Amino acid sequence: MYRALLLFAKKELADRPQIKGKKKIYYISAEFLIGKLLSNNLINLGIYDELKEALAAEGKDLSRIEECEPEPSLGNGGLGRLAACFIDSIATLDLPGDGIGLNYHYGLFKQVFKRNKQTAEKNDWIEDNSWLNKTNTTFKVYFGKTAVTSRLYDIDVVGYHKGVNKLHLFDLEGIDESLVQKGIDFDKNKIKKNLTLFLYPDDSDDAGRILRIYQQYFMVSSGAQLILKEMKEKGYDLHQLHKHAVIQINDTHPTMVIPELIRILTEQEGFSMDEAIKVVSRTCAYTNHTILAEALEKWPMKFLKKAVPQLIPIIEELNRRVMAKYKNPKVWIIDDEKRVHMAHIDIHYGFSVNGVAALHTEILKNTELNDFYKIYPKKFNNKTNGITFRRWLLSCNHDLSDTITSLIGDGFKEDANELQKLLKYKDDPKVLKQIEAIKKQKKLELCAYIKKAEGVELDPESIFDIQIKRMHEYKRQQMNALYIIHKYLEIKKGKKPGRPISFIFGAKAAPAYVIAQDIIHLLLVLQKIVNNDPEVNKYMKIVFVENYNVSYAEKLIPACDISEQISLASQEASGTGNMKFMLNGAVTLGTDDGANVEIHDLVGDDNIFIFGKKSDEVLKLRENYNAEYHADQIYANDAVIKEAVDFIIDPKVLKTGDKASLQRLYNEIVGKDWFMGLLDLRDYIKVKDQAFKAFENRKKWRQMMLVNIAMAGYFSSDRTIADYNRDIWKLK
Ligand code: 26W
Repeated sequence: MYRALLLFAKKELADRPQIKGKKKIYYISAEFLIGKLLSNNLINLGIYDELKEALAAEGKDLSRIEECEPEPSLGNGGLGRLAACFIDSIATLDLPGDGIGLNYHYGLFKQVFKRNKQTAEKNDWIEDNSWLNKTNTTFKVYFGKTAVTSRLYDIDVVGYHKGVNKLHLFDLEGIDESLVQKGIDFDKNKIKKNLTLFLYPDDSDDAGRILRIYQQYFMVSSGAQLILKEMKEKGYDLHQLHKHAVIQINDTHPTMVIPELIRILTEQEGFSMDEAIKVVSRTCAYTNHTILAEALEKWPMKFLKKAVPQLIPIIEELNRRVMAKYKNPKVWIIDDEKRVHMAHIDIHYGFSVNGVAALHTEILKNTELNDFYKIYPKKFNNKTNGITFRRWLLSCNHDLSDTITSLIGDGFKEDANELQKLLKYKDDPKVLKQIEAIKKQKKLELCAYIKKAEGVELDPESIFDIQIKRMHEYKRQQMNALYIIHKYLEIKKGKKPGRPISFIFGAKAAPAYVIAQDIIHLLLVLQKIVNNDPEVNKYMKIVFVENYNVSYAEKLIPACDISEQISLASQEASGTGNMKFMLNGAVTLGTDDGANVEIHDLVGDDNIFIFGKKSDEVLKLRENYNAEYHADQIYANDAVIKEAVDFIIDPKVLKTGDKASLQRLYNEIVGKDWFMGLLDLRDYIKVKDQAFKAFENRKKWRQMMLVNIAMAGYFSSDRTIADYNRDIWKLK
C-alpha cells in the first residue's frame, strides 16, 4: 500500500504545473531536514482527506501506511528543519524557488542507546522506490586536478493547493557505501567515494575537517553550474544574473558559492573580475543562524589550498579588496593566522545579512558582527523564523486542525493570522474543554506509542514536560537534569508533587561532542534510577526517546503540556521547536532568548513562564567570564544546588552509570559551567514549580492553551517567506 501511494503521489506531483517567474530564489543549504513526505504531499495536493476515507472504506488505515515510509535524515537540527519549512512555504506562496543540497546516503546518523549511552549507526534511508527522481544531469567538479562527477536528483516540492518547485540534491557518482562497515566510521580520505555518505562527518581530526570543505565545494560547484545552466536555458544574460536569480546562503556552509560563481564567470564566461564581483554580490544573500564561535566557520588556508586550489586566487583577491578598503583587521577575510572567515565573505560580497529572530539580529548588529554593521548598516535585517503549519498542525494534529476549522472556518490554512479568531472563545467553557480534550487524546496516543517504542509506561494524567532539541550545553538539558535530581531528592524526603510529572527528552549529540554525550548518559542513568524506584516512580517518570527525529517530533509535540526552552539567554538564535509547541497548545517555560521573546510579546505575561538572566546580563558576564563567573562558588554557597550537583557522582548513580563520564560532567559543571546552568538553576526551580502548580488551575490552563494556539499565526513560515520576498528576494 505504501509503495502504491508513493507512486500515485509522485505521479500527481509530476502532473502539477511548475511554478514559473522571471526571477527565482535558490535556497542553498547543507541540510534539508525534510522528514517523511507522504502525508505532507497528500495534504498539499489537496487529496489527503478523500484518500483517507477511500482507504478506510477498504479497511485500510492511512496513518499506519505512513509509518512504512523511511525518514530521510538529511539534516541535523533547526537550520535543516527551517530549510524544509521554507521550501514548503516558497511553493505555497507560488514563488519560483528551488532548494539546493546534498543527497546524504546515511544522513546524520541513527541513534541507538547501548549501556545508557548514545551509539551512532548509519541511517540507511534510500529505498529503490523513494521520493528521489534521478535526472540525467551531471556536472564535473574539480578538486585541483582531481575530478569527480555529481549527479542531480530532484524531489518535487508542492505548495499547499499550488504548483511545484524542486529540491535539487546532488549525489556523488561512484559513491561507495561499502566504505561504512561499523557504526558511522569510514575512510575520510577517499573523497572520490565518500562525499555524500554522511552529513557533518566527525571533524575531530584534519581528515574530517577537510572532508567538510570537499563536501561544501562539491555542493556549491554543482549548485553554481546548475543555476548558470538554468539561466542560459532561459536565455537570460548572465550580466543581468541578479535580475533573474537570488541565492540565499543558509549559514556559512554554502559560502564558497560566491568565489565559485566568480571563478566560473571570469574563467568561462569572459567576465572581468570587477564585473563578476558586482553581479555575484547583487545575487547572494546570507542568513546567520548562530553566534556560537564554534559554528562561525574559519577554514585554515592550508586546507582550502589542498581541497580547492582553484578558489585560492579568488579568495585572496576578495580579501585584498577588503583590506584596501577597510583598515580594521577584524573585518578581513583572511586573518593573521591564515584562516579564512567564511561569514566575512558572505557579508562583504552578499547584499543582505539577516538574523533569524529579533533579539538575535540585534545581538549580531551590536556585538558579534558590530564591525560589519558599522560598515554596511543597510545590509542587516531580521527575518524571524517560521514553521510550516501544513506539517506542524494539519498533518501532525488532525484533531486540533479539524476543531479549529469547526470553530473559525478553514481560512487559517491560507492565512495563519486568522487563528486569532479563536480568542473570541477565551471564556467559552465548551470550547476550552474541547481544546483540553484534544490534548488529552494526544497524550493517550503518545503514551501508547512510547510504551511500545521505549518500554516506558507514562501516566496520561501526569504533566508532560518535554525538552526535544539537539543536545548542546547552551540548550542546557543539564540544567533540566539538575531540576529532576532536585525533585527526586525532595520526593525521597517525603515532599510529594500534587500531580505526577513525566519528563520527556529527545536529542542527538554530535559524535565528536563528548560533554553532550555525557549529558545523555546522565539522563539515561537517571531514567533507570527514577523509573525503578517504587518510592518515586508514581510521582515522576523520565523517558529519553531513542533516535529522536522529525517523525518522533510529530508525535511528541501535540501531546506536550510544558515546552522546555531554557537556553542561556543570547545563545539560541531563534528556536523553532518553541513555535511548534505553541501552535499545538503547549505552554512555554523558558528564558528570554531567541523567538521566546516574540512568543512572550504575543501571548503576554499571563500565558508563559519566563525565568533566568536576560541576554544583556549574560553578554556582560561573557565579556569577562573567568573573572566574573564562578560556578564553584555558586555550588559551594547553595545547599540545594550542591546537593543536586553532588548526586551526579553519588554512589547510587555511579553504580548504574559510567564513572568517567559522570565525573567529567560533574567537573564541567562545578569547574566551568560555560553556559551558566548554575546561575539560573534556582530561578528555574522556582518558576518550574510555579508552572506545575498553575497546571492545577484547569480553567486558567485551558485559556493559556487557547491563547498560545491563537497567537501562533505569526510563526507560520508563510509569513517568514513573505518577509524574505518583500525585503530581500523581490521575486514578484
Ligand atoms: C556541525 C557544524 C554546525 C554548527 C552549527 C552545523 C550547523 C550549525 C547550525 C548553525 C546549527 C543550527 O541548526 N542552528 C539553529 O538554526 C535554527 C534555524 O535558524 C535556529 O532556530 C536555532 O536557534 C539555531 O541554533
